[in-house]
Amino acid sequence: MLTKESDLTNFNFNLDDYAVALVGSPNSGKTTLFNWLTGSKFKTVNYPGATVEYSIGSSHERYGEKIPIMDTPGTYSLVPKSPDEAIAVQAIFAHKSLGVCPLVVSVVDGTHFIRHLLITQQLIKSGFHVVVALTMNDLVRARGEKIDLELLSRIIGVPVVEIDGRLGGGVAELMTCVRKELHRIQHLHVKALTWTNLETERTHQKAVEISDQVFKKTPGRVIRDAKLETARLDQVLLHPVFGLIIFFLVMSLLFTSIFWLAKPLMSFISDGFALAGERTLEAAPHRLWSSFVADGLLASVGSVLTFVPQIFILFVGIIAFEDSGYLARAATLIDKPFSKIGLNGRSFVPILSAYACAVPAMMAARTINSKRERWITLFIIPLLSCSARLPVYSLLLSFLFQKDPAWKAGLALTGIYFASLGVSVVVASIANRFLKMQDRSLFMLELPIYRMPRLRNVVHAALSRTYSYLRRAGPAIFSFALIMWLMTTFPKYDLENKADRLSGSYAAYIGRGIEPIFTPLGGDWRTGVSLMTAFAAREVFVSSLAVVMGVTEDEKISQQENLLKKMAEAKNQSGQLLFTPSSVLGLMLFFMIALQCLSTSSMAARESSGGFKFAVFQLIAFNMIAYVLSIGLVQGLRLLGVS
Ligand SMILES: Nc1nc2c(ncn2[C@@H]2O[C@H](COP(=O)(O)OP(=O)(O)OP(=O)(O)O)[C@@H](O)[C@H]2O)c(=O)[nH]1
Ligand SMILES: [Mg+2]
Repeated sequence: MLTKESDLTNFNFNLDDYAVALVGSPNSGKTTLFNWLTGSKFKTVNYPGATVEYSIGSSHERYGEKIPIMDTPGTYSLVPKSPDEAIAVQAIFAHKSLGVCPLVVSVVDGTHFIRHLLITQQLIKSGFHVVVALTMNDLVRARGEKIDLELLSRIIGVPVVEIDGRLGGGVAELMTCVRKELHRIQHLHVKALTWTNLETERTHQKAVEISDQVFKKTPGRVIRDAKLETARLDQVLLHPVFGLIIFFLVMSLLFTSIFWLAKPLMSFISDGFALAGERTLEAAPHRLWSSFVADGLLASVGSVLTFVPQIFILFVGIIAFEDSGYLARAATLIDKPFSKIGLNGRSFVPILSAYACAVPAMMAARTINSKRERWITLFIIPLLSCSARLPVYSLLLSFLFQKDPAWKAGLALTGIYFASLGVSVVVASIANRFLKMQDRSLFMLELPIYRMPRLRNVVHAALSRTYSYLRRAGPAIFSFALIMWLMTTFPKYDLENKADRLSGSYAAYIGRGIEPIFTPLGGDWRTGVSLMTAFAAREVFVSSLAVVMGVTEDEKISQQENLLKKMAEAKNQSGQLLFTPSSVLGLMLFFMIALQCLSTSSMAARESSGGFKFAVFQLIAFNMIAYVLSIGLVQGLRLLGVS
């Protein structure tokens, strides 16, 4: 039964003040359509729950007079079950500045026609003016079927337009149709209705009947049935044993390849910076400016830029994972073990994206409908090894495995990635014990069909994520290049000998003050200062180390080799080696757990219902634990005789 809950508005349509919303089930192709319509490049991903925030853009001028368009997170019905679905529903019923949405484009995936038609029917019944955009028609056709658009439009009483999400076909027709409908609107009477189970069941039944009528077999042979192929692949990939083994292999391959694939390009960049530094010093020896450019700027920027190829490969891997549809399978596989620690498969999606960056990962946690599970997920996200940690791990691993082939360091990196997952699992299960909230959710994820990731898309998306990575880390690296150079050069800038200049510098002075904090970690003032600067951005650890170690010298080796050499030679005041297996492992453990990222903390405050308290607790707890555990590790290893 339909019951009237609230009469939201008796609408007087004002053309200046509205947006046409794209609404539909998750993964139906809304953002793809939005990108075509507006010329934007928002992230589209082959799993349900890619978009968790609405975005507004203007239709491209090639489609005539501009119209504001709004992309929304996917929702299966107008009764929201998770925060991201609530955002979609709120956006069309009562947007904070636009009010109610006069016209909704209901995006329906032709391959999930019945399920996706539910919300279309709900939208029509609620009083919205609706235009249906039918996507994934290429897949429907490939399996030897077609949808009778005219008949469908007649049955549901609203216009239907076919869209080709891959090539942009039908988008112009859709805009013509939208414009026509907008001009026809005279009044709007939208009601938020309560949908009972019975009503939903009836609507579903109706969708089944409609589907029977509008789907027609096309003559000719079936090219491929994507659903059938998917089902076949899933027999292996979702197998409780083989599935998990394959999952671990795929992840290991990704993490290992980060090392060996990136190697040639990394050497190229590192050589380039070494050469630039050398030439600068040759061109103007003993000048302050050339010292700043070579020892400060080029050393800092070069030491971090060297790792960009690795970061790019990590992004390519994650994007290919998302685009192929495998991500949703991994979530399903992991659901069972996760349920033991108070999480479910939905948490896997934010967790995997946390390997790139914790900030979007925290936003992705909105798709988790249980507050308790969302809370635990937000809590553990900063523990996963984000891309900002990659330069640090990579440098330290290169140090440990200097004489070994690249795959060994790659394998160790894989170990770190799995270990960070392990740590977060432990923390999640502890949080699960202490959390008293009784709020469990069922894991339901509509598995998308497998799609071949398109190389162009993958490369483009990976480049744009790498670019934003650099934009985020860039300012911190630049400012610390200047700060660290000033601090390591002054006041004794006129001394010839670099080592004397450094040991009499402000950095050494401050560093020695804080040194006692870092000696139990096996460090000295240089590691201490670098660690402190890492709180600006984790990568700054590497660039600061490059500056305090003085990597720019006229030697014929790459900048990174030079840094590794300097690290191997560095001694503390009592003459012991500074970087030993135990102290390097201690540093890695510290970086694995410590929360050194302000954007993550502010995101945690925003996304958790606990707000400020949650974020501060997380910040203090993780840093304290990181510090105590790394001291334990270093001292423990030394007791066991590891240097
Ligand atoms: N074959 C085919 N794939 C499409 C089409 N339209 C979109 N896709 C793919 O479908 C997947 C989902 O597309 P999105 O645009 O991210 O879907 P969405 O509706 O925004 O998803 P959520 O934000 O999760 O609700 C992506 O991998 C797209 O490349 C189409 O017409 N045909
Ligand atoms: Mg989307």
